[in-house]
Amino acid sequence: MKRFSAGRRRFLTAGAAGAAGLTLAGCDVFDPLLQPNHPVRNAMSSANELTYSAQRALIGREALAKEFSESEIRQGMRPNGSTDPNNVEYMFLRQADFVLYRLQVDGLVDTPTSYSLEQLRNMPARTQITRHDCVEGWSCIAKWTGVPLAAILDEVGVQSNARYCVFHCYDIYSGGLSGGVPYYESIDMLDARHPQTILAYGMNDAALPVANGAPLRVRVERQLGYKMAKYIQRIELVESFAQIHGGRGGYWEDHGYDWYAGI
Ligand SMILES: Nc1nc2c(c(=O)[nH]1)N[C@H]1C(S)=C(S)[C@@H](COP(=O)(O)O)O[C@H]1N2
Ligand SMILES: [Mo]
Repeated sequence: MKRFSAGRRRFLTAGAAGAAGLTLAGCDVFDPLLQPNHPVRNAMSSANELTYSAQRALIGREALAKEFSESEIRQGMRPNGSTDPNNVEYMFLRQADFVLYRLQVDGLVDTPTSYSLEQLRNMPARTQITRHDCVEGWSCIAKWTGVPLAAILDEVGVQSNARYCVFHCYDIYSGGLSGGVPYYESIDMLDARHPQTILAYGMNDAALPVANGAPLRVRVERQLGYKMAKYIQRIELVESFAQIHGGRGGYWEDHGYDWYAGI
């Protein structure tokens, strides 16, 4: 009630008076709901004040994203953003089917470690059918298979001051005068350890295609598509991302998108 703005108050009053006016022109003073401290009116206005983010906090970020059945996969996974990185190192790894690929995990960890694709495939896997929502306004339901990021974090041992996982990607966006800017993203430890956060190497029962981020991309199912870094080269555990690239925690964040893209 404290932040109830004059603008909204006028709007509510006008609306209620308008409705009352249909039958009782000029009688709005008799409508108890219009009295400033009427309990029903107070309850209604505080419900209006519940913002999207407050609701999200109530639901809890640990909640699982909805999972779908096989029959609900009605389309291929539409590739978006980078779909064919032309970084030399990436092209080299790709032509040899990513046999030489190593995922590097470092930063604030006890044991910096690198993983081959085969090692990742031999770890306990999770498969989930989820809906991907892009900020551009389209969605696709697809099936993802990969290693829970939590399992990797437990293996390398995350130090207590680590607050974010930063995903460094192979694809480079053109950055004007400053040259190329690599795609990167970051999530906090709550999302990193969420049971549906996986490093996916499989999609719709096949190896992850290059267009969708081969050899490895992250799924962060409670957030929008741009958080789900494709072509992951390295995961860096950090206390702050202020010193990384534009300092906002991601390629699109450096261009003005929200760091937290919860859905
Ligand atoms: N490395 C990298 N990751 C990325 C992007 C990108 O351009 N490069 N685009 C993001 C956006 S905006 C979306 S919607 C999804 C697209 O994933 P898809 O190609 O599997 O549909 O990847 C995200 N991750
Ligand atoms: Mo997107």
